[in-house]
Amino acid sequence: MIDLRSDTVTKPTEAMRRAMAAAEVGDDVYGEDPTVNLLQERSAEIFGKEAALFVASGTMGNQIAVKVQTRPGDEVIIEERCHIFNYEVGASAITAGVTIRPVRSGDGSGILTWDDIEPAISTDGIYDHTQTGLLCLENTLNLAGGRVMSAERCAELTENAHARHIPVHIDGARIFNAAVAHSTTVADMTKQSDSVQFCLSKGLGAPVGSVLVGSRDLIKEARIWRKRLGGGMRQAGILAAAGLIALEESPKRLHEDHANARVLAEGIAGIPGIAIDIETVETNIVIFDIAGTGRTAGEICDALKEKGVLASGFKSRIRMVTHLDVSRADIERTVVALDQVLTQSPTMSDNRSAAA
Ligand code: TLP
Repeated sequence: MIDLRSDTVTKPTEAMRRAMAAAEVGDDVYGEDPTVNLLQERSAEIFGKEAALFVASGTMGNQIAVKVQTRPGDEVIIEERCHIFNYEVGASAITAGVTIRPVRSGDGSGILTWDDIEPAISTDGIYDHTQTGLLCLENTLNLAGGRVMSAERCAELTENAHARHIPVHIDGARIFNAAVAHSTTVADMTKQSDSVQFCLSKGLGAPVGSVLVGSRDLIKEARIWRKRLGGGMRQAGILAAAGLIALEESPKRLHEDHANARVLAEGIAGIPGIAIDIETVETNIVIFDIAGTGRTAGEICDALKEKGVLASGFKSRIRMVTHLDVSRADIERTVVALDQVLTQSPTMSDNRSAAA
């Protein structure tokens, strides 16, 4: 099976498995796991922040960040396609007691400007307005096809938010992909932000875990919330050992995933009924519209599965994500499989004979 459903599906590499087996461990709830501590120190250093906390998942990292930077009743401003709003099963309403104020990027790209955000802010203290407590940015933006917000834009939005006394959290589940695509560092991509969550278990290929980075005070509070949420993981060094390899080694190869995504996008762009703007494929995510095929995303994904390719269907769109367990040959096979599925479609051939 060529599994393009997500970059979360990667299996640990041999080096990760060896490091896990040999990991020095201790009780991380006591702060005594040397491997977790090392992962946290390296993460803080790489991001240029004071401190870091190893957490079970991206969702946990995001939700703790929302919790520790807001008060119940606050509003969180976020682009409407973001994960925190759409895919974290309403956690912010429960854990932090906040409401989400989704905003749309004016040009539809998902990359917000200050003009998109500014009208949604409420900090005037009038009693019937909800106070804006936090701005969340997602980079890369998953549902916008892995689009990258530049370091400059990110810094500009952060500075403007700070001028209004609003902290900024970055959901950087794929921030290393963003940095590689823009030939810069993750520290540059996230400078001045108050907190960043990044995933070890996506493009970086570790089996489990994310890291939340921020100020010493923020991480101290985050540690309490991690325990409250059941995320105190004891001998978690077994997992952190794989995370350390992911952190140090995997960013070096992300350009391969980006190149594969581009080849995939170019390959499928010519298939009848598929709509895709190749220029928007900047990282490892390829999202294309299949409305023109006359078939549903579910039908196409089922047919692809029979040909050995797994993809995710969202309404009239299909997402394919490249990662370290997908080779260039797999990408070429995928293009052929999709072409066969769609050109063998009775609806497509009907459409074509009608057009002829
Ligand atoms: N994304 C998953 C699904 O939940 C959609 C995927 O397959 O892409 N932020 C972003 C931007 C994400 O894409 C994800 C996971 C998360 C946070 C949550 O990470 P986990 O799954 O570790 O909780």
